[in-house]
Amino acid sequence: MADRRPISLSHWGPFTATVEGGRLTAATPLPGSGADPAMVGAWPELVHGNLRIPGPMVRQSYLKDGPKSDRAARGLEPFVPVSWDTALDLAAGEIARVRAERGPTGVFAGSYGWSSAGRLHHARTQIRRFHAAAGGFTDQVGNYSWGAAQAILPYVLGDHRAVSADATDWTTLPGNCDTVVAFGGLNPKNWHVTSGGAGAFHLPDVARAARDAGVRFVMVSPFKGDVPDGLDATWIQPRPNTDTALMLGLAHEILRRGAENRAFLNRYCAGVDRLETYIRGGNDGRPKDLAWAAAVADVPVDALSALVDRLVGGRSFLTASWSLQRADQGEQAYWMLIALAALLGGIGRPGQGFGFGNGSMNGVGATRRRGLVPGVPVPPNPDGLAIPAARVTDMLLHPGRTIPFDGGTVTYPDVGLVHWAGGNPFHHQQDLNRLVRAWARPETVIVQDPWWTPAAKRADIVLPATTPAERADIGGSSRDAFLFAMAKLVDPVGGARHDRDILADLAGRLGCAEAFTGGLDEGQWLDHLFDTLAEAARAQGLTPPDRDAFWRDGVWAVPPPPAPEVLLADFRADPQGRPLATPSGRIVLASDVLAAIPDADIPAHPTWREPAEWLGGTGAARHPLHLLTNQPARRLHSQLAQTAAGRSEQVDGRERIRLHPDEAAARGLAAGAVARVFNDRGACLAVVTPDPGLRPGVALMATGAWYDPDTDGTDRGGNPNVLTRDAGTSDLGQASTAQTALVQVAPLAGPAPRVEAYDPPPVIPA
Ligand SMILES: Nc1nc2c(c(=O)[nH]1)N[C@H]1C(S)=C(S)[C@@H](COP(=O)(O)OP(=O)(O)OC[C@H]3O[C@@H](n4cnc5c(=O)[nH]c(N)nc54)[C@H](O)[C@@H]3O)O[C@H]1N2
Ligand SMILES: Nc1nc2c(c(=O)[nH]1)N[C@H]1C(S)=C(S)[C@@H](COP(=O)(O)OP(=O)(O)OC[C@H]3O[C@@H](n4cnc5c(=O)[nH]c(N)nc54)[C@H](O)[C@@H]3O)O[C@H]1N2
Ligand SMILES: [Mo]
Repeated sequence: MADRRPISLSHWGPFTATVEGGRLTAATPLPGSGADPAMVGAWPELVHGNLRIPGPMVRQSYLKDGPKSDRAARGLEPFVPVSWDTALDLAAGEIARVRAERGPTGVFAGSYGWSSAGRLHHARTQIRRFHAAAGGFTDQVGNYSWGAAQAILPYVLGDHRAVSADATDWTTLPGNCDTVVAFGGLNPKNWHVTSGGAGAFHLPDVARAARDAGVRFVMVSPFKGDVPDGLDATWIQPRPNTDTALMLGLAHEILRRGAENRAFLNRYCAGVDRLETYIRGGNDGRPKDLAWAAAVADVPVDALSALVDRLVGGRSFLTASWSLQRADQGEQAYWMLIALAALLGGIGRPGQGFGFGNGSMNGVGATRRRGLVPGVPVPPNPDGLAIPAARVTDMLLHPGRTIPFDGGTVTYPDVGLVHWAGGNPFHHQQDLNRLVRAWARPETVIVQDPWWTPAAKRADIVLPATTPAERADIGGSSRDAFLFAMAKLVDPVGGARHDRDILADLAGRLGCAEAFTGGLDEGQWLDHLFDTLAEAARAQGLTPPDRDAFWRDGVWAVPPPPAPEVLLADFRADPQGRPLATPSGRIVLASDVLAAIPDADIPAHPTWREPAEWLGGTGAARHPLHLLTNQPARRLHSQLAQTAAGRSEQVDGRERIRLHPDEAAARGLAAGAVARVFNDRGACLAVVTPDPGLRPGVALMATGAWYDPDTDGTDRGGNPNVLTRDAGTSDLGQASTAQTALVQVAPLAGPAPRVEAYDPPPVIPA
């Protein structure tokens, strides 16, 4: 093992480590990876910083009173250090008690969250495996990233692979495409991240190569930051959440000009007539023409008409960022994008058609092999159930309530215990004041995390986990062309233990150790994962490195596939032989299946519905700014916020709010002033950053600031999720609507309080 190369991997890239005296002292991007030096450079601070949880801890009154303790005191009380045995006995005892009293669904362990890179030690996989082995639990299905797309795409394309797995390779654009239209833009900050980590952050290069080959870019976004420099892109700035209307207008104009690809529609699509009737205004007397669309989106009609000129006059690739569907009725924007691409007829051809998330994450549209990244399986959960991921607060507040979801229903369980590893609900969940109320419901909350995050601070039992730097692992992403042998760089810091070992000891106490570990120790699992990937590689005719060479080199650059991928190319080539898994075998533009779902309000074809909150609605009178909350540039969600890299986006540990300079001036807000951002759901403080690149009427805050309420519940650090709306996208998807929120901004009266979220909590001796 001594000759292992000192490299490791994060979702924000691979790094080479310097270790001195048993400490990680420097981390630099693996040469050629293009990883962000500031982000990977944060690893020493992450590993050795003062926010590491030093050992197992129990909330003071929980240690005394157990599940009968004051649950509303979570996050307000000191912690007491305990031994690992005490902590694990307490946790295992509670899991067993709740399971016995309420059945498996009384234990919530969906544990949504990105965790860290590395396939063996992926915390969310391990915790779900553990609770499945222990007899079942309440899980989460779908995700916050593209939950609405995951719900709608099976009805349209037969499965959700177009958002979860498949994508047209960027390298097919040059020579095959004249115009890229990117709804939500292609913000380069997002390309610093890949789920699972990436060996090459190369999308800026491929986009530029397309530009150099003559591809023109049109970006549709309220924020100029989503329009990368150097692409000479045209910028259209709609009101947020109006993309469906805008696309309907483009479709109407294509039909009005008779420029639709009728042959494609006839051969490959179903339900065309019904969608066409709607677009032409047949159902509601309102043609969705360019003037209508321009009025809804509040953009110049000429800009839309010029875009149609480009679309009908050449070959196009249409893509929508994932943010578009993280909004009320978010399913509709994705369905309409497919319909628009169908009218143009390029679907299934290289460099044409549509894609989802090309600007959302590095790796979407990257050249890579499939099926090589090994993983630890999560067994089936037949005695448990799964709720839509973003409905977690709802679930805790309303046990027994039934909601429509994905064509059926889900009934919320009566949860007595919450067990989280690898996620931060006080980061990801909308309407945090509502989550705070819900969080006081379960009798016991157990959190495993390396750091004193807001979720860890709000637990009863805190179990400190190691970071990837403290353990060996195998890493890689299904959207990337590299596999990594991640070296253990330093010994576990303080009292931290690997999630897997924590769970194995809990499993031992619950009598399911064998089912959880599979009878394999860490080394045997790593060998198993390597053997699995090597076998998969050989099955594709590749020659993988031998195991020792893999661990010695630290990285295997997987040869590219024989041909670049093109979304739906097989279907286009042979629609009868390779039909879609829809009732007609075709792309569904109006759905009888959706129309027939009982007791649910779901449009049967792509439809514009006014979002619950938007600039064209009545709510804008009181809260006249549409708040968009985008992904942070130098953090991964709430990860890295405690480091210099994460703080570089902030001022004195407080998040910025971007506003058009006129909006700032109209409110008497100078650059750098601390403002109060508020609506009926909550309030936070943020640092005013006038930005002419923002559409007037729009406010923009990055996510990721650690939740930091003062005694009145005003968040001091600028966590925008105190303002966002906790309601599902629709009866179909029930996904996050984070991008649908109106707010007002005003100067803060009096001095700005200090941000306390990055202080460890008080710890008192046992
Ligand atoms: N307003 C608004 N909210 C949003 C979004 C938005 O656009 N707007 N986006 C949403 C989206 S798309 C997402 S994906 C979510 C992201 O939400 P999360 O995935 O919950 O966010 P992270 O900050 O990545 O949380 C990961 C947690 O895992 C912990 N962790 C890291 N490594 C390990 C480990 O090895 N072991 C253990 N036990 N823990 C570990 C980290 O410390 C951190 O607490 O946020 C969502 N929330
Ligand atoms: N650096 C960095 N990169 C990341 C992440 C991170 O935390 N940090 N997180 C990763 C994850 S988990 C995910 S899911 C992806 C998310 O990928 P996205 O969802 O694509 O990313 P966002 O930054 O939320 O949104 C991109 C842009 O969409 C625009 N937008 C928002 N609403 C609308 C709208 O209604 N219409 C239009 N036209 N535009 C709109 C906003 O201006 C925003 O800047 O990012 C990934 N990449
Ligand atoms: Mo995400």
